[in-house]
Amino acid sequence: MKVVSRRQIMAESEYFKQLPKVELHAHLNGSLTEKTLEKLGCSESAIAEYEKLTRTAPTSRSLQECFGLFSQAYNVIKSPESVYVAARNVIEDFAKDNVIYLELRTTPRANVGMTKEDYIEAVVKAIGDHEYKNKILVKLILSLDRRHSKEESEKALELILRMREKYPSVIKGIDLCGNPEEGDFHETIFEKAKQFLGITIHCAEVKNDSEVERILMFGPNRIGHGTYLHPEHGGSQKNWELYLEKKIPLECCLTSNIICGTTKSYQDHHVRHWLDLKLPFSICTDDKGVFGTTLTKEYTLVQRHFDKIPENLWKMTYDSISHSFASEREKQDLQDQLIRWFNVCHPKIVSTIQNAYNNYTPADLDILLEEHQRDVYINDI
Ligand code: 6MZ
Repeated sequence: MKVVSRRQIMAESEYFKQLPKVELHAHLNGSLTEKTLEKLGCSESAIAEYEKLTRTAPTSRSLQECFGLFSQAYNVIKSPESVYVAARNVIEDFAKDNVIYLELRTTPRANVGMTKEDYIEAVVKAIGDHEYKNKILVKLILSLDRRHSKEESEKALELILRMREKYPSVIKGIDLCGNPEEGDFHETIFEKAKQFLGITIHCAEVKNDSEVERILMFGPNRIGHGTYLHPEHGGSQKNWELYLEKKIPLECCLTSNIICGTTKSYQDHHVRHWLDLKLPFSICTDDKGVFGTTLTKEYTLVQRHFDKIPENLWKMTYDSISHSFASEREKQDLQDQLIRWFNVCHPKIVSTIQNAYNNYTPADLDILLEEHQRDVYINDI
């Protein structure tokens, strides 16, 4: 890792803040800020618990501990109205971080007074109503929880396919998520879903070679995490060779892996192999609320720890669009937006950052840095 000053980090973050970004792996109930939880009636002690995890420097925590945190959201998101507020707030957060394309994923849940169908309707409504329409395009991925029985997942799939017929331009994908130390991957369910939806599957978040092989053989459109895929990170040589044959785009969530303790440090993160071998990947936040991150921060981390020039990450974003579940027309529009930004804004921001360097006094820069830190949590980098 190169040695850089805090000012350089700030300049890099500024570039990535302004870069139009693409988010392909964000769980709705893991993406809520404390402000949103407060708005939804979360208790002070629950928010304090949340802050403890998200505002301290990342140290390893067990997966169980991290998964326990989702209950903070579930305790307050029990009605279609609260689902709507949560989804709207999350979309706004991403838009403010200059995310121009968001695939939001969530597991439909029923509650007293709310069916799974109501839940999906509320998220679709939030996607249709948000105020940042010209800034961000949002699609929905519906998740199946791996802890659920096969029968339960089959029923959930029936509902998802029915809702997709109703909202074909919004509901674009299906995901398998949930605590990777529990439950199972059922091929037949995803075989059926494949005819209608893009498929993304959490894969190799923990070591499980036989399941990883089944997922790779099935061939989803994308996989999430891929932490234990490369042999240097505990994966089997056979599965890595299978992966190299298939080159399935990876949704890479650095801070999530560090905080959940499945990756030792940022420098050790397996994204290194994807960068070195030019394999397809996109940088994602996973659960920006639970892990106290932003997409800008995740980009800055990759830049910092893997010594990439900003142009590399611009290209990664451009390529991510082709892995998305948007329509061909939408992909073209998004890629055109990125090219325009590169031609017009990229040179300006590079020179503005350079000028800021030259013109600001060290005291000015420290004030700027403090302001920026509130947004991007540079202390954690
Ligand atoms: C696997 C995860 C996850 O669906 O209620 N989820 N599944 N690995 C991860 N890495 C840390 N992070 C979140 O969002 C929260 C749910 O998403 C899944 C878990 O099932 C969690 O309960 P939704 O919107």
